Amino acid sequence: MIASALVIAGSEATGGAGIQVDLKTFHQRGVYGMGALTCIVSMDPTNNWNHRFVPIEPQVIADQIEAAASALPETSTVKIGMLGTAETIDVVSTALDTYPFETIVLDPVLVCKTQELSPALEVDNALREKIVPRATVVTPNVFEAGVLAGGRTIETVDDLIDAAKVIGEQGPRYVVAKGGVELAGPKAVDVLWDGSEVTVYESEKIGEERVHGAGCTLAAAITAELARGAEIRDAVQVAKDVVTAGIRGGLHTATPFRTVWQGAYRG
Ligand code: PXL
Repeated sequence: MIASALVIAGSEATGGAGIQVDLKTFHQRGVYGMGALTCIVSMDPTNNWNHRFVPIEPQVIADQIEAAASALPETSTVKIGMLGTAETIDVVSTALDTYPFETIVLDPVLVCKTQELSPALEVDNALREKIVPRATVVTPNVFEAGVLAGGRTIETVDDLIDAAKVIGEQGPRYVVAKGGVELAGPKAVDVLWDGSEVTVYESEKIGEERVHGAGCTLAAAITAELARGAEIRDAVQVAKDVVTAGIRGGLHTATPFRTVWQGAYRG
C-alpha cells in the first residue's frame, strides 16, 4: 500500500516554504501527498520580500479537507502548517473533530520570518487552545517554543528542553523543539520530549543564518516517516538528516535567505 498524508498549510509561491515544501518532502520520502490550502503568501520583491498574506475563505478550507479525506479515507496522518487567522484555526479544529485523523503533526507557525501576519496574540491563543492539545507532535522553533511555553526566552539547550516539557503538558504526545542555528555553539540542536524522556539530535551547523523552509521540511519529513509507520525517534532522526542534507545542498534564490533543496537527501 502507498502511504499517504494530508497537509493543511499555506502557499509560499517561491517554493521555499509552506505547502510547496510539504508536498515535495512527502514525495521525496515516498508518501502520496494531498493538500488543503489555508492562505496564500506572496513575498514582495519590491518591498524587502515582505509577506503579502491572503487567507482562504473558511468554507473553502473545509471543502478541501472534505475532498481529501473523502478521496482517500484511509489517510490517518495530517500535517498542519501555517493557519494564520483565528477563523482558519476554528475551521481546522472542526475538521479534526469530523475526520478520524490519528496522527497530527503541528508546525506551530506563529509568525513568518520577515513579518507579523495578523493580530498575533489572538492567533497564538487560538492555536494554543484549539490545535496544540490535540496534536500528536508539535514542532516549535526557538521563538515558537518560547511563546507556547508561556513567553520565555530560550538561550540554551536546557531552556529548549524545559520549554518542550511545558508544551508537552498542554496535551501533545511529543514535542520536537528546534534549536536550529539559534542557540550558541557549533551544533544545530533539536530535542524530542516524549513525556518521560528527552532525545537530543545534533548536527554541525551549516553557517549561522536561518534557512528558509528548514522548519517546514523537518515537520513534513517527520509526518512522512510517521505515515510510513516509523517510530517517533527514528522519524525525527530521518527528518533531521533530510534537513541537514537539504541545507547543505540548498540553493540561493533572489530572496535574502538560502532555501532548502528537498531532493538532496539520498537515504
Ligand atoms: O516557514 C514558515 C512558513 C510556513 N508557511 C508559509 C510561509 C512560511 C514562511 O514564509 O510563507 C506559507
